[in-house]
Amino acid sequence: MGSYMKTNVTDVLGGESVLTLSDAERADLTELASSLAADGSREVDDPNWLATARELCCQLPPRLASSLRRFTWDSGPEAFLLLRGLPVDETTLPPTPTVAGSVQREASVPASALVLVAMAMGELVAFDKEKAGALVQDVVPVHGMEEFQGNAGSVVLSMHVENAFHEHRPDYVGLMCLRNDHDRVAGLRLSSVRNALPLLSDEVRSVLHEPRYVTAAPPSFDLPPGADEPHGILTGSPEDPSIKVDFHATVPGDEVAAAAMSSLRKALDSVCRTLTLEPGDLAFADNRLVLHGRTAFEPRYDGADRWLQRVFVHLDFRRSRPLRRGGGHVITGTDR
Ligand SMILES: O=C(O)CCC(=O)C(=O)O
Ligand SMILES: [Fe+2]
Repeated sequence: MGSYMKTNVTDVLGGESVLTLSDAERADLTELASSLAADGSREVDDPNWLATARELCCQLPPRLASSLRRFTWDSGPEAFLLLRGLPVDETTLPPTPTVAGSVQREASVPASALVLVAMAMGELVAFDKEKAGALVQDVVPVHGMEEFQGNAGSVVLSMHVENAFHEHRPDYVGLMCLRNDHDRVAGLRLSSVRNALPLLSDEVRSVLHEPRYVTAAPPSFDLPPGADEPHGILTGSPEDPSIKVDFHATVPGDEVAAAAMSSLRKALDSVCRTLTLEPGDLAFADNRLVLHGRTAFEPRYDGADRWLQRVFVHLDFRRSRPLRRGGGHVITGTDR
């Protein structure tokens, strides 16, 4: 391991929480990821490979490790962490996948780096009904799905908490950029409830805490009709609530609830940050506190389109055990 600058684990630049790896840190992470990529079956979803990842993640560069530890303690007002300079070499990348449901099963160096960082935060999880339960998933535009409100689309993707309907939705969503879009216009959008809250009246806040909303699951989850329990959009501590809303899927139950939701939407819009991810950038969204979405872009389906890889992290792995068969990482179905 090389030597590292002391302190300042998270530079707050223009209100964004950013950590840019130094050349020495990047070299160390590349070495670690390369040895993980070459381990055992070289398959991301193999429990033995994951066990090696769990060991090796304890050797991350110290400044990165402390930044992650601080983020899992408290993700701050922005509720995201942008890590820059992960080992992604565009010149050796395969073409961007073009099909729906594409996933990264093979332990490439970038995917190994992504898993090492995620494992330092908690445990990886995936849903059997999404991307075949793969732990590292491709986020790529798919021909014919341009208008789709999901990661295969390329129109504006509305702001959401990931898997808002699901009791075991991820605590953190990690999105690593392998390739930017041709025109460099696709932006990951992030809106923190902590920044939005002071813009709301006490009345609106209290309505948002009441169970006056329902959030439907995507059709792929195959839930029986009427399975959606009313819930509050804000939950927990009134002074520092968590948020559960998907502006494409959450429906207010009455007019007062609708007005409060629209005030919330305006407040979240006004505090929204847009990150143009470059290859080697990895953004972690604290899915309890920040919504994410995406600006529109124009795919060409020529193998050089925008390509992100995504992971979900749980802090309390045990909590989802009833839905994880055999103690694995894949969540089957829902509690409903
Ligand atoms: O394309 C993006 O930047 C985000 C897509 C998204 O919401 C996701 O993959 O969960
Ligand atoms: Fe998402």
